[in-house]
Amino acid sequence: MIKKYRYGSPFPTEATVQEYPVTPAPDAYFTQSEKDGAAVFRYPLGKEDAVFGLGEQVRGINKRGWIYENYNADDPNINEARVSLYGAHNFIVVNGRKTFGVFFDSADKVTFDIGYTDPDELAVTAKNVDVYIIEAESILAIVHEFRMLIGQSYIPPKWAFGYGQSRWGYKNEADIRTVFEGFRKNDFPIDMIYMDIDYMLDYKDFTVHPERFPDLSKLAADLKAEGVYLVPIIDAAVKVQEGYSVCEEGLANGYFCTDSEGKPYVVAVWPGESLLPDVLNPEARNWFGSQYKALLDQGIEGFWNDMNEPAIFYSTGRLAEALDYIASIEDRNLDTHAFNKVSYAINSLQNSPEDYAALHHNVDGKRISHAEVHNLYGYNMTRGAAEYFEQYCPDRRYLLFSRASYIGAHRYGGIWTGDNSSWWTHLRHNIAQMPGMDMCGFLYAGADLGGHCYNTTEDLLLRWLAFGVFTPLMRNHATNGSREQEPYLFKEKRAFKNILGMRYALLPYLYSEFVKAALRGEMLFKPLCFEYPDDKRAKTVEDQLFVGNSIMIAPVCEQNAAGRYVYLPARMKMIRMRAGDRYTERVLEKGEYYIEVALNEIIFFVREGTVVPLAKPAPNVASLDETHLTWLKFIDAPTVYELATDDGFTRSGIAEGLVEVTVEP
Ligand code: MIG
Repeated sequence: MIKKYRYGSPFPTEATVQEYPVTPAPDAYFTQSEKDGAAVFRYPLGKEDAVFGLGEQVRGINKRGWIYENYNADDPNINEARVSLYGAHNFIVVNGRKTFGVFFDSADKVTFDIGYTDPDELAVTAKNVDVYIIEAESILAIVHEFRMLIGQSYIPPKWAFGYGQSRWGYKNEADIRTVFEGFRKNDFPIDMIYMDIDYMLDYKDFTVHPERFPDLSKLAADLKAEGVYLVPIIDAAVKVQEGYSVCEEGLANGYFCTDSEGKPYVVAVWPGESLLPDVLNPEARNWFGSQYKALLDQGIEGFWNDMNEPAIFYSTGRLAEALDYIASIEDRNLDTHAFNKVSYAINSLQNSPEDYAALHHNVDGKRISHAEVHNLYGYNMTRGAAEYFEQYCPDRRYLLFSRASYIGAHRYGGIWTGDNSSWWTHLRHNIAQMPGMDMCGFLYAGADLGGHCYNTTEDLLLRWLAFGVFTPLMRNHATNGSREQEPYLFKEKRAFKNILGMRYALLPYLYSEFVKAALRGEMLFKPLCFEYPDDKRAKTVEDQLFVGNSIMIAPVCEQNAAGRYVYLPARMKMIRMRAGDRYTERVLEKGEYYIEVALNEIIFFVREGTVVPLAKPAPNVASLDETHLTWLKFIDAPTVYELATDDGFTRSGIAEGLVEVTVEP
């Protein structure tokens, strides 16, 4: 059962697809007060209460014990001290004395103080908000109700379930071809190569650098013939430049964000002085989406949308003020205090709340300050692209994922978790993020495998890929200047080949489970206690997950570990896989085990009564042979498995493509 309560006058986020009448009181769960023009919703936490959700946020699966401010933030310095990351995913489930879900639907900041100020209290602060309280008989049933409320998750083309190689630093066609050759020579599978900002001319959206990529169409076609798709990045901001059609058209039509008087608001990002498309204005959103045509026409079928919190390095207005200030003290002998003011003047320019407040959108002829609708920006940038793809080729699926997001964006694309680091703790964080994102509808999701910032190591990359085998978006990406982390650059080539191959062997399972979860509003990654709610031990497990309905995983995420402790909440069959077609099995009873896991293998656990389809590893998704599947089984009677057999690229036929296969013991 869902009840909706309203405080203030929320801006329509279009996060939900079902209408509910507004009820007069927040219901039995919360006591409500007001503070500084915002509502505070308080709920007393019992000792045994856990709080799940909040999408990609920092910290563990159980969010209790920290404060989270959902206000989309561009900051590559991800760590436990942070309170905001790139997405605002305002859905939680409280589980314990009472179990219920609650969604705070607000375009503005929502703060979740989950036992931070008072260890025994949940306090949520929001300004203009619709609060949906969801009751059902279990956590999974609550999540299901919520997912029906927010609508069906995006389903990418099947090739997007292959492996993707990326790096900020591929500068030209030769670099891209070198990566492809690296995979081909080593017999490593691959489906995608990503293009970061250097493919553009002067960082101008929808342009291609004429010397670096003299014939993108040919490159895209050559690679596609080998089963590999090129996936370029699109940044939110548009360079200010005379003669650049995107800038000129946008200006002529009033499609960019303005100041409070309606004059274009100039910010600087990679292209230098730029303008932000007003994606909250439907006309401007469609127009920006239609610009993707320039690349679609060259054979591109996938994109990643970046810098759409939106990221602002500085605005020209505030930079001028800072420079004036510095000029005014030029001749002074600066003491430390005065010097700190100088550095603050510069350092506070980036992503500043002042700019967000001064930027305006034009929604139905009304000017709205960006600060109040900040969390909707990346969502609507992605929506504009997705809606255009549907016009461009109505029945075709395109790959699309975004850095910034809000619930609702899950209907239009996936997300990646932004600029993590090559740290073991971030591999662990990646595990914790997956179920949170699933709860909020973001099924097509993943992190930069191997880590984005700083230098990876061979063992970290292997362990991270071993986990990435299970994440729908399986992409290795790293920042400019960090150690190169293409798998073929490392010593244990055979180990990389086997780990990547296992992804393809498991692809029929992963794709089938994904499609079912998307169509039915279910989770793909489930914490143990979601499946075993009465198991106290399961509730404390933060580094094991169910993936779909047949498999439990327990990734190794410690340096130099020979293995790890694994908790089995029930009898399961352990699979130790050394290659996609080489594995051993062993049945284990419920309990705690230390399990050794070598760097070149993965382990997972098949639940009793279930089966897992297995293909032979293949060089790419297109050449997977799914007509000769074998099965991992832990059954003693014929068991039905629903296998996704759609063509992998059209939208129609996905549901019809699910066929029941009976597997004999
Ligand atoms: O200011 O395009 O998160 O994946 O490599 C940095 C360069 C901009 C941030 C993205 C990252 C990407 C990088 N971008």
